[in-house]
Amino acid sequence: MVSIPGFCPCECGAGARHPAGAFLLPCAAGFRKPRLMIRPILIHPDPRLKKVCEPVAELTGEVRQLAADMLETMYDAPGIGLAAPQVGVTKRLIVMDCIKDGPPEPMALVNPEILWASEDQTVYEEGCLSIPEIFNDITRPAEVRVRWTDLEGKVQERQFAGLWATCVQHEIDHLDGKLFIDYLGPLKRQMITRKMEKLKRERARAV
Ligand code: K1U
Ligand code: ZN
Repeated sequence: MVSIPGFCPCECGAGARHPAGAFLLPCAAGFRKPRLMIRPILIHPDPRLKKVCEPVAELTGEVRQLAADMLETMYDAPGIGLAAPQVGVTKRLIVMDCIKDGPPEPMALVNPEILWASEDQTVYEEGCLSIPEIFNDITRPAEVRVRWTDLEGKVQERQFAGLWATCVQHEIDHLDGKLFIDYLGPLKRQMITRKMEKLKRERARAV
């Protein structure tokens, strides 16, 4: 069982995924866990995805609940990361879990900042839950050092490599109103935007 500061260590179904201290329902192991909500994910184009997000000023129950909901939403999608603006909250909060096989390693990063980026670059075929079914090779620094505050209010620092490094940069970009398609040429970006507008019209008609 992975134990993460700020996350409940209980072994109920949701496991280590839910943060302690958001105190709604006691789980089978007697820990109190929040009622989790899968939040709708905004689809590009949406003005909320283009905003520079505000720092989180205080770690309130509302912020912890948002982090828990974002993890639940990310696992449900499924995805390996999610940023608060993708669920319509323009605050500097991201969640990630880049473990594909093996026990989950959920992370919630409040006010994350990149302190250092390697000169070494890496290419990964990125996707985005706000731009469904579109994938493109994106070049980014292969390693980054990131500072953030965890859900217990402790300042953390870690060097990320591999998929974690790609994902944390993709998520921090979201907090600055930047999407992975912004790294592409204008024609390709416009074609993808038109596809997404069509997808949104179709989804709106289907409800
Ligand atoms: O921020 C997001 O939109 C989530 C995005 C994160 C990401 C993916 C790839 C490279 C960088 C960042 C996703 O999770 S897209 C879905 C995805 O990549 C995935 C889904 C299921 C299993 C494995 C990966
Ligand atoms: Zn994304």
